[in-house]
Amino acid sequence: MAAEFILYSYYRSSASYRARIALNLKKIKFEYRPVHLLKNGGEQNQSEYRRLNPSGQVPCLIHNGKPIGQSMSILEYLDQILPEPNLFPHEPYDRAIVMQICEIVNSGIQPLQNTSVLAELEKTYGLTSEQRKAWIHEWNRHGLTALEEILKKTAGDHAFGDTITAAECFIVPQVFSANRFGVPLNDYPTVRRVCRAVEELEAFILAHPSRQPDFESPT
Ligand SMILES: N[C@@H](CCC(=O)N[C@@H](CS)C(=O)NCC(=O)O)C(=O)O
Repeated sequence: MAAEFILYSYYRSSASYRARIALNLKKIKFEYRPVHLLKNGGEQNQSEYRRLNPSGQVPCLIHNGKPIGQSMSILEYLDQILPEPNLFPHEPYDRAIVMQICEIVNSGIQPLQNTSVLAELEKTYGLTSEQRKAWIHEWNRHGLTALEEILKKTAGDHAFGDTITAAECFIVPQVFSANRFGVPLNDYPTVRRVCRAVEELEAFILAHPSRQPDFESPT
């Protein structure tokens, strides 16, 4: 019998990492199905996977046989079906600010460093490896600068006040990516602090790329 929850994921995909953190925070057990984004022309492009997620991206969560693409939708859904611990505050303004934090990562940074976007810039516009690095650094700098300004006002023990919210589900994976791409983080002390505050928690440890069954050590 199929598992109640199945997550299609790639170990170092920051969007998959968000979903893994949220599932762990909610203590939801799930079956992990790896989708290799680089091998075989990208397994996310295979028709069987695209039937589940027409965007051809990970993550995709299957709940009782029903697929949900987009990490934001997945987090929202999990919060609806299992409200505790709450990822998005109920108070409308607070909720909007947590969403704003998430969206800075979700729409302002990650899409611009996504594998398929970088591949297109290289193939069609001749982006060199130096330009690729500068491009990634620039969009990280742009988004992280905004995040730092906001978190200076909203952070308590965590990014938004004193409890973990969806903000951590987005910020922690983005900082992991920024480190992977060698983005300097000195100018973002609050961003780094809120990441440090959760790094020893089981939900975050178990969601880390290095703990996934498809993990590959960097060569
Ligand atoms: N907004 C989407 C972004 C998903 C996304 O860009 N996933 C990346 C990995 S982090 C991916 O699957 N890239 C493969 C590709 O674009 O071909 C979400 O939050 O789920």
